[in-house]
Amino acid sequence: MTPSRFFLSAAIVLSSFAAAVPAMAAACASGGSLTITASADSLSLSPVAATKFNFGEHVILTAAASGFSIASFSWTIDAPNIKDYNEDLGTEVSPSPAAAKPWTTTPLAASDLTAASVGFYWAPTAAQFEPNNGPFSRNVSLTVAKNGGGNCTVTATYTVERNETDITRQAEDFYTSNHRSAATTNPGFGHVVDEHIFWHANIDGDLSFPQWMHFLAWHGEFVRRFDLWRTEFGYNKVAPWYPGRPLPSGPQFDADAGLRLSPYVPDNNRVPTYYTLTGGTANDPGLAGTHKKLADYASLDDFTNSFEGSYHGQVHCNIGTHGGSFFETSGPNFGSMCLASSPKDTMFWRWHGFIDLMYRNYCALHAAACASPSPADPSADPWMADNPTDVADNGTVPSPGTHWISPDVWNRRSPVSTDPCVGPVDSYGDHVTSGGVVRNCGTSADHENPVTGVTNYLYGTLRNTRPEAPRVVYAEVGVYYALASSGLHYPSDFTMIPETRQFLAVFLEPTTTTSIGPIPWTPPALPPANDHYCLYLRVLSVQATPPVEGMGIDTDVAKNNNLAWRNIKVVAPGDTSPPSFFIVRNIGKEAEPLGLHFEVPEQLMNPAGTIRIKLDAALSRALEAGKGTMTGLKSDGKGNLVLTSPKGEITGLQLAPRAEGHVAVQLGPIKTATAGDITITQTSRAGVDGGVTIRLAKKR
Ligand SMILES: [Cu+2]
Repeated sequence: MTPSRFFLSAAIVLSSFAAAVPAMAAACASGGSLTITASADSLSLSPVAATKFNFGEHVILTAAASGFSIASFSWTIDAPNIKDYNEDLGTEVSPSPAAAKPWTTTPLAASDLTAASVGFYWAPTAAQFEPNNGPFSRNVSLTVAKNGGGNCTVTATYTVERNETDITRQAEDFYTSNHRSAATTNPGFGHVVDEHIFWHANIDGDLSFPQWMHFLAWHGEFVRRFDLWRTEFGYNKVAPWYPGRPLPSGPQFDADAGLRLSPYVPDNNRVPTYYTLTGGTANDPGLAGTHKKLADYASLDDFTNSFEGSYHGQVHCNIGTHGGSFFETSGPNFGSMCLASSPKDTMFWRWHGFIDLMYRNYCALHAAACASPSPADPSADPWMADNPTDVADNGTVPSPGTHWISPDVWNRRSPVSTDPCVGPVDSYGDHVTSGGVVRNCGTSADHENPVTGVTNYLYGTLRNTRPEAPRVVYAEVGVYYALASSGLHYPSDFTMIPETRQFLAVFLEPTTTTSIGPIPWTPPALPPANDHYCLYLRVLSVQATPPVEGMGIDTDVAKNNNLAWRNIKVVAPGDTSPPSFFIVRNIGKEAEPLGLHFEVPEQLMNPAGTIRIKLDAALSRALEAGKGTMTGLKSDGKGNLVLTSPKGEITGLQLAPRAEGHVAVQLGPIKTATAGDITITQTSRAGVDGGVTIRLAKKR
């Protein structure tokens, strides 16, 4: 809404109020008349007559008599209501309190209901919480005793609501405008803004104040205090917003356009990897030493010193207009996200909600370094599936079956342009959970073999369906790639993709499965005798036990439902070229004979000789060294092995630790109707090391 349109519509609303006659008058049987005038002063310096109020708006009822004088008043006001509340943290109190002052509410007292004027806030009944926003009727009755004898009664009905259409009547408007100091001439400059400006002007950076007043702790208290107010008045708590996502829009989120920069570019506001659980390769440039992930910050002050003036301020000032004094308490930039009056903007609370998640992450990693942490969230279990059986088993570990066919990550050569996703929307009402891009997800059946040297797009599925499933407030999915191999170790065989962004999900609600992405990535050129990359995913959340890794990823993936692996190459039936390659590698600590097991759909055995396997020189030597045997395979006399059975096996590939060789799989002419998976499994003494799947499917 532009400022001029805002002022125009405000003028229309005011004139319509004037016509609505907020004063309720009744003629008294014994002569004269009694009037109740209702008004509100939450958003205005002097009370403005009204008949419709917002939850959290200060209501003032005033009695007046005509034709007689009043001896005593007796008000009856529909419950629930409160006389007042305390949102003050005590930031401006000297000496500073040892902890934030508590949130309290005050009921209307009997004496309040016998005065000529009564001020209060209407609160919701249990049935009047979001999303049930009203308007709801509330009755008021006033009985007065007349001087000289006799009574007179007048009743009135008002409505109360959570306004959802007017950006000048957002919850934040009321919360930040209430409790103005007496001298204030700006009706929007309530106590909450004053306390925030005071903190920035007097407390920020001075670590001699108590711990709870330092940057992260204080802002955590500040955001939770608003949540208590919201709960009192029936609003949902603030849902954190990740700045790598679009700025949400709508009457709940919008600000006066004159206070916002445009356009907001999510990709410019992704969380730097060094503030994440997963971390990345970039080192925090703001601090000496090595800081590549959140756990690397030895003290909370280190993290704050880096974070507050960089990413924190950057997001504030990429949303709000620049101009005016940082501490100004009125003027055209008052309420900009870039100034200390930023709590006026709805996004202040959502951005600081996300910051509080980072604070909680930090404190979970470094409890000893966190003297005044935000309350931790209950344990949860975000997970990704290994295969269809794992989906059906709801992520029970160890997962059975093949572990390199995760349906929960897939590659596209261009972003999905339609949105076939069903299921829950997030707290912003969007099909958005992460990555800064509207969820636009397709399914794993849409997987396309990555193309090297150009931008590809990864999508994924993150699940919060386990029985121990409270809300997952924050989870990351680190994505890694490796040359397609049947034996792999994390992290030595992998490269992280991408380096500057991860899948990131906030507020993953219980029982939901949500799609994430896309992550753009550019697969590098492949070395000779390799033809695809496999993908490895690690889900991290401080609410969940971190994965236990190092046994080889087939075992790791089976035993951890927060790890997933996808080593699938899609080949169109009938496509006879080029061959598929993968690496066989000894991931054990000692030299040992490895086995390769081939399992192909029955229909691929006709005609015979359809599937040829070629071992490279290293594996041919390994076969000789281990006195290997073959079942269901025979030599074709041209250096290839031909599969003669739907189940073939090579054993005794003797390899030293970390030694490797390449296998090429060449498909002969296959009927175009044939589809299915060719599954190749590498085994060692320890059991299954891993494998690769060549999926015959319509090529994408
Ligand atoms: Cu801030």
